[in-house]
Amino acid sequence: MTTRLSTSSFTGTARTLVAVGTAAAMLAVPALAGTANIKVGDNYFVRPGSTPTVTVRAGTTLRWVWAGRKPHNVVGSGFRSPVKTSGTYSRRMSKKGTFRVICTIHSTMKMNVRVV
Ligand SMILES: [Cu+2]
Repeated sequence: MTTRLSTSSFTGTARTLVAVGTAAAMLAVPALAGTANIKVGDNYFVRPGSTPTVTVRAGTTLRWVWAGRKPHNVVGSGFRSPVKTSGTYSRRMSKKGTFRVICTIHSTMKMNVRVV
């Protein structure tokens, strides 16, 4: 299964990312560091289903975009967004590695960010 995410989810120099239907649901590596938009839905990051892994180049700014109706936050190692229902939260990923990002309100709502 291959799911193409809508191009409108990504802006700047980020390329369209393609989710591959593996257990890890790895996303393709954008060619350039830029801005990668990440959907904050009810109650999921990126898309419903298994925990997504978004892979970006070091230096990429992740921009979470609230798209649902319920309150969510974006919490990772060393950062925490406010709880909100709309708007965005951005964080530049400068350190390489794989990081877990969660919403503390919804225990099943999580994603991995792989910075390469
Ligand atoms: Cu949530």
